[in-house]
Amino acid sequence: MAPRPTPADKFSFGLWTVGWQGRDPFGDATRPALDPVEAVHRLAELGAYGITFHDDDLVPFGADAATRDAGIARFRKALDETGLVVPMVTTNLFTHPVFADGGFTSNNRDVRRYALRKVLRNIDLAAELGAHTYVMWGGREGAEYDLAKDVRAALDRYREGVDLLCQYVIDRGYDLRFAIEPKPNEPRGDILLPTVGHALAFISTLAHPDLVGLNPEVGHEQMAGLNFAHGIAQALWQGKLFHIDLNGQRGIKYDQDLVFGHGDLLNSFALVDLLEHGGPAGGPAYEGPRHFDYKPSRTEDMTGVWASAEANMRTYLLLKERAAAFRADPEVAEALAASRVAELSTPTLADGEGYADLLADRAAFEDFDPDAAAARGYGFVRLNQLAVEHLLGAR
Ligand code: GLT
Ligand code: MN
Ligand code: MN
Repeated sequence: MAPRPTPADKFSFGLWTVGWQGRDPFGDATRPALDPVEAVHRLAELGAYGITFHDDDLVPFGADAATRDAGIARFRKALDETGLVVPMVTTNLFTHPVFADGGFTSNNRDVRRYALRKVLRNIDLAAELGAHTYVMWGGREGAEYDLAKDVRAALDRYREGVDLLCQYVIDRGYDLRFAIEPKPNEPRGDILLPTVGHALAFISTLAHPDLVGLNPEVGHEQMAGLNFAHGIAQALWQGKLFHIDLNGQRGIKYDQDLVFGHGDLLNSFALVDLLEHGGPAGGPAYEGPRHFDYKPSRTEDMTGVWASAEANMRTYLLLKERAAAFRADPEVAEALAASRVAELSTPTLADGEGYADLLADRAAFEDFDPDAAAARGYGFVRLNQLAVEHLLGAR
């Protein structure tokens, strides 16, 4: 029996997730359109606490002011009725053909100016609805042809855009931070800021680096063959885990957006353990929304859509429960000690020690026996097997 999700679990969903109609490059929609108001009610019933959206998920692209106001008003009413919050908002700079070569980094300067205006308008709405995170997924910021994109100029323009948006938020006094979402490819052949590492390096060049962090997505790092839990650990280490997109991906292929845990389950276990128990006192290392960015497979009807939404939350809670059992198991504690996991937290140099002291320490080199140190195994496989057994409910 999985525990039932409650708003205290901070589960949130994008409108575009449960609202995905199953249209892909090879086939038409397999499901009807979903009214955002219905999405709010259904997600609240399932125990979610938040809902997120792109400007165009809520109000169709190009709608007139009256239609826009009416769409926002009925969405707000649904939020008030259910208590659901809007922790994050983002902009669609990828669907309309005008963004074929990107938004902030299009070769066409007019498109770049238009993209910034589209974001500025939506930032006002985000602030109005009480969002604290503004995600920037630059899916169209990239290229297929190396000679068609001056990558250094594109990064200049990317930075120019993000700097402008930060200044806007500062001047307006909004309590809003930006989170860049990396992805290696798809829809572009190669996307700029393709991984957590690239995005972190980019952020360090900004005018207001403190206002900009990351929204890493499980599948996006895994599409690049990277270890998601490691990427999240570095984002946390750098104080940059502003938001997270949870889902599932099976290896290096197209972006699958499966239900959380339906990809690399063992890495998902390590991730939940990190988020929930990786804090300084063994508590949560991340306090923000647990945001699911998945696509209900196009084989599913609407019943399957809601079952898959629930599946994300159930899997998360089950992994959280399994991680707690893992942490409480005395044999795990013993295996962790045998593997010297905690020893890595001891600084390599003693307090106040410098290279002169290290050079003078015969035990560190002259009298050190590398063969004896090498002879003792680390016991990592035993530790991992304990994790697998907890995951399988065998302990
Ligand atoms: C798009 C993308 C997601 C992003 C969303 C935010 S839109 O569906 O595949 O990974 O998080 O723009
Ligand atoms: Mn994705
Ligand atoms: Mn995402």
